[in-house]
Amino acid sequence: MIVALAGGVGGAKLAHGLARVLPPDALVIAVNTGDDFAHLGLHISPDLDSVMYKLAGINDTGRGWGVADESWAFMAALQRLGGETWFNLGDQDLATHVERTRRLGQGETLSAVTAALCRQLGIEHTIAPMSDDPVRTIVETVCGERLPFQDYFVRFGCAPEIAAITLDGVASAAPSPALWDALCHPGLAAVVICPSNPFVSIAPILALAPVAEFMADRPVPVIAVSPIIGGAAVKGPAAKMLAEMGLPVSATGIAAHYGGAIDALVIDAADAGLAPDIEAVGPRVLVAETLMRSAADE
Ligand code: FO1
Repeated sequence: MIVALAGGVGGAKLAHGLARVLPPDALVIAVNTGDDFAHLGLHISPDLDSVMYKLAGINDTGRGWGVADESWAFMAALQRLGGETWFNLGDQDLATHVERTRRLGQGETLSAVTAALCRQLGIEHTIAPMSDDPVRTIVETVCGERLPFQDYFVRFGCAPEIAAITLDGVASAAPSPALWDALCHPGLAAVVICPSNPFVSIAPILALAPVAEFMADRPVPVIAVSPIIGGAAVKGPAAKMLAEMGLPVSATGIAAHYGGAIDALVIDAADAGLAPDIEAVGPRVLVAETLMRSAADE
């Protein structure tokens, strides 16, 4: 059994690669829900949808999120009515949010909703929310604002300087049943931390108290894949966040951030020279071609 911890785009790619080489009973993909938010009366789970669409083969590869061959009639109509249009909801994507919101409103857990949607999309592997309890990543800016993650990421384009990141609700949130069962699985072989943003996509999962305890005296190796290649993030604000946290903007900074929580870090061939610095921080280093442009790469 392999447990993969994933966030958005980078996580979805490696999760897809793992799903191609591991059978459904040997992989559980636990996905960040700290990015979730209520918008236009809908419960939106961006990272769950990125992973779900990717494994269903319907994800839009250009944008990195949402559904391929999308239409935007809903957004155009919303614009005409003066509605909130800073967060783009494609017509097919909208159906996911409407159906998820309907099911949640009927008392289904986020795990049950995710399993139902994945079943409908023909996905055999287990994609599980990290928790069925609400955890919300809040970005506290140097100006003292508390921004829900999507407002920071999309509405403000990651421009505000971050003073701190807080995870509202994490102290009382339990791991989802699928995540916890997988971590307790007698055949658990390893935990893979996908190349997602460590601060906002992976941190919420590792901050769940039972997961943190598991990781502290883990019975299996934890292997992370660096989301930073050649000093830059492949996608998203991870590099900017490393800099704002005062860490080196490199795979070394990723190793410093994870510290003793990981046993090995997979870095790109471009960063092979950093291996001694990283091993000095603790984790073993594995060098590979980590940029995923194709299914074969994944
Ligand atoms: N990202 C954007 O940059 N602009 C958007 O308008 C946008 C809409 C959107 C709708 C649904 C969804 O699942 C994701 C969406 N994203 C958008 C991406 C999303 O903000 C990020 O993928 C994650 O939150 C980052 O991990």
